[in-house]
Amino acid sequence: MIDLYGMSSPNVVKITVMLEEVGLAYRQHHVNVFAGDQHVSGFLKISPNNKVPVIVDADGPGGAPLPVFESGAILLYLAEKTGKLLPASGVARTTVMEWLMVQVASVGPMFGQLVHFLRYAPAGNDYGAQRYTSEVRRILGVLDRRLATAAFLGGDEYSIADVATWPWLRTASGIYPFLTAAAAKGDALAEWPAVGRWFAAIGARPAVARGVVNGDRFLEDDKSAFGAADPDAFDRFFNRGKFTR
Ligand SMILES: N[C@@H](CCC(=O)N[C@@H](CS)C(=O)NCC(=O)O)C(=O)O
Repeated sequence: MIDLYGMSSPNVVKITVMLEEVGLAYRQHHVNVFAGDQHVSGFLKISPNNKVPVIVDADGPGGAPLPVFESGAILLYLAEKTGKLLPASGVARTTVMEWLMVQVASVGPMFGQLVHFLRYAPAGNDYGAQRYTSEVRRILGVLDRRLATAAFLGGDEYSIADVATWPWLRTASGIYPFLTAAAAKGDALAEWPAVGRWFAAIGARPAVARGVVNGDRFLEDDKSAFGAADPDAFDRFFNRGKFTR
């Protein structure tokens, strides 16, 4: 049994999708990041970077429980545990790792910063919104060029590189003005057709649909956590104001 600690976020949907793809049983536990639950010592023992997602595999190596934090590391762990969605060796494995690293180093952080500057930054931060819009559009171009020549990010086969990247495209399509404007005209990803083809193909997978539904189960808890959060809670979450380090 896998225990998954999370909230409604693309980094967590990566893991619900992966667990559905590999067919491992799991339980979901909500972490209230607006109340600071990610900073308590018990949580830091399993997630030292004070973030979700984190899993605890009750049946880890040697039968001992194993916590795993960082979504990229969790995907690698689950792929190796089950022998699925990651080639065992060779160039195919290296290629999947390359595109997985593009997700954890570029897609996640840059897409995430753009969400922050669009939704949570105080007024007067046009520079941040513009910088991350430009960077996200650059990354979309990188993904589009790759997917114009390969069915999936890792090559011919669907892999953890796709599982890692797809949830961020899903979230972005509903938030970024340049994507919502295109969606209103019929196709959010019209400017990046290869990404659009790939996004639709992966979204049609039954395991992905189940993973999305389960990831969204965190939404109700998040809505009440968000509603109960005061300005201090947001400052703590964003490391700003009196929580600036
Ligand atoms: N690099 C991390 C990023 C995870 C992340 O940013 N998690 C956010 C929610 S999406 C979080 O837990 N934030 C709480 C905090 O930073 O205090 C991963 O991929 O797992």
